[in-house]
Amino acid sequence: MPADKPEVVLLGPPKPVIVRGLEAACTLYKAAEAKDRDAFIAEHAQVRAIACSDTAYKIPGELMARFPKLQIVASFGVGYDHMDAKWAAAHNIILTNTAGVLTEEVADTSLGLLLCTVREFPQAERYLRAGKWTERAYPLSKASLRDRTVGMVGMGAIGQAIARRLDAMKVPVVYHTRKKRGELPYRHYPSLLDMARDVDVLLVIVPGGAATAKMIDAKVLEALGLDGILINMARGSVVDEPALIKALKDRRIMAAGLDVFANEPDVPAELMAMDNVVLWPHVGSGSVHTREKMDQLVVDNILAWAAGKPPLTPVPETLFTSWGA
Ligand code: 8YV
Repeated sequence: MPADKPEVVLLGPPKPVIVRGLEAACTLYKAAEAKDRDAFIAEHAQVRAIACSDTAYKIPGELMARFPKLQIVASFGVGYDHMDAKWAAAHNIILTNTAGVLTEEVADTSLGLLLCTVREFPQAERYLRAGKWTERAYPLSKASLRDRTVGMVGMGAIGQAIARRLDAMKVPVVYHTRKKRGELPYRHYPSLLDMARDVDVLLVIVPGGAATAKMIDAKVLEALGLDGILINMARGSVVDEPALIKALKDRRIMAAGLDVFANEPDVPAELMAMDNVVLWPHVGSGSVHTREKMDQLVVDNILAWAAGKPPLTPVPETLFTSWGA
């Protein structure tokens, strides 16, 4: 195991909780302070641990390969499509995410986005602020959750936390995943298209990456139908964005609520101009409370490694056996 003060490279913004936590126990090298990224990597190529403070920071195999002794990359975020987990697994590198500590927050946000989209709350507020209420009442919302079934696309920990909230609201839930989860009380659809045909809301909460790229495509949107509402809390990559824009423009579906986009932070101008969409700047986990918990979990995964203990939240592809030499 590394000596008393293990060396750690920090990729991404130097967030206070991460910097404070790691500097207390490690010698920390911050990439954000380096003038020349390549020279920085070459200078610190011998480190065995990398902390990553932002899912926007890409960590492909080529980058990990530049640290030949690498044992762990502890990243911020529950999603880890910014890292090459297959490559890491093949090279005995453990990747950790921040699963667990953001589940309820993201579920809360998902309900917020669902309600805002279905009941047009942001539009209603814009109406009030524009002084139009004094002229006439805001029109009744075209949609309601009272007569809708929500089809969950993905049913991991966050999906289940969303479903529990919908149960409390007496909204029927069904779900699509590759494998049925027998322990869950909801109807499972092996086919996404079949589910899209049967429901009037699709709520997307699957991991990003190649396996789910553009799974919400023109066909799925067509199946969702004229009254259909799409909510995306997952990754922009999961939705074929041009197909969604076309479906919204042609009114082939009713509305969309999007917390994530294909090319963040750029949001297509066509979406910006539409009145039947609710657009949020990737705020799913975005409270001080939860982001600090996520930052702390990055630290705790590195501290576990430094103490020779198993990582707290390894991603499924890189399950821990030992830290090796
Ligand atoms: C963050 C996320 O909002 O954890 C994730 O995978 O997408 C979010 O919690 C995102 O990383 C923003 O930087």
